[in-house]
Amino acid sequence: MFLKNYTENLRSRFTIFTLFAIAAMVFWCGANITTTNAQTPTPTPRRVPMDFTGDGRSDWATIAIPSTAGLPLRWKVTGNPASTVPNQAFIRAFDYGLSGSQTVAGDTIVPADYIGDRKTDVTVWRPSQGIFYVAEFPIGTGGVTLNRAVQWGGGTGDLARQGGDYDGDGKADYTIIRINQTNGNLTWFIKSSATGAERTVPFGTIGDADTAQIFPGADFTGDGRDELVFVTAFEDTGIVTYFVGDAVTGAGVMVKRFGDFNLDFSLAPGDYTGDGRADFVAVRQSTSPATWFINDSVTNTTTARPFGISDPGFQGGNDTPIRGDYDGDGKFDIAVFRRSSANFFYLRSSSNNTIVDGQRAGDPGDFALAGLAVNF
Ligand SMILES: [Ca+2]
Ligand SMILES: [Ca+2]
Ligand SMILES: [Ca+2]
Ligand SMILES: [Ca+2]
Repeated sequence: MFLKNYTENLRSRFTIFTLFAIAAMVFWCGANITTTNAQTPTPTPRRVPMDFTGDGRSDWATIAIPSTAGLPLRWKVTGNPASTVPNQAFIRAFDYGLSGSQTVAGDTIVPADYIGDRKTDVTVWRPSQGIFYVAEFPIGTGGVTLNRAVQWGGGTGDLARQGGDYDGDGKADYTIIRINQTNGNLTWFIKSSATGAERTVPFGTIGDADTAQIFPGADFTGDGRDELVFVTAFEDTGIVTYFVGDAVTGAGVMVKRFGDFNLDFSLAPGDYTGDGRADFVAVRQSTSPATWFINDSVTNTTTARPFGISDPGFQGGNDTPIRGDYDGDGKFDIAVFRRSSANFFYLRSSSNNTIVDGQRAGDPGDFALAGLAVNF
């Protein structure tokens, strides 16, 4: 997430964000469009990234992104755990959304559970229209079906990001971030899934940082509501700073320096310790295996654990750190996707990180959805 190589040509703070929006301009088409009302909120445990099947485990999900604009994005999801019986694994592959290029804005990939059924929804945001296209994942053998199209954002400089559940109803909220072109201040536009209320929350500035990234919301306070999270970095000093803010008031909750931009792959925060509060993660790439530094945000203690083939050039060629809870124990796992062979590997947090597990899924050259530089 914050792949260093993606920032190479982005010295200007005001162009940083467009790069991360892998996108395209053509209409997505094919599915019937229906609009449904929000379901009655039910208390849910913490949502799991890329859990398309809704069993509390992150699935083995990849996406093929064409290098030219206007081509379909190919989503590939293998259910976790995959059946060990030959040819019996649960696999779905379908086209949804359109690719972009360095010069053509395309769809931003923002899968999350917007509907509230505990399953990750197949979702893209089309910048030319300012519309979130939310589709239900095809559990059955039918194709992917659009569930709702939600107008939100689309003004100049607007960015869609996988936001968070900022109101605590168990559903992801539609989130647009706008950067002030003069002073670098950020404004967050949040459409509540609970009430439909639209909030404008000023929070943070990227100032004179060399690069910045919006991370998905994460709950640092333990109240079931995600906080706003973004990070800035400076190349000369390597300083990486996380900014965490209240999603209602925009008040600062936490500022944290953690990791080194020139050495680390900075993953979006998640709860690795199981206390219901997000933790900070920096995966050092300067030696191999890579070293996972995880900082418990409550105790401010950092653990270090080697895992994965490092990628010191940040070219995405070796093991890409990814997010998710793959053994379904409620804790995020140390995990990577090896693009060259399309293999997922992770350490089971349920076994105190002593057992390596994994699954081959997708195709070589795909991106893991849980590891895309965009959004996750
Ligand atoms: Ca919500
Ligand atoms: Ca919170
Ligand atoms: Ca934690
Ligand atoms: Ca786990």
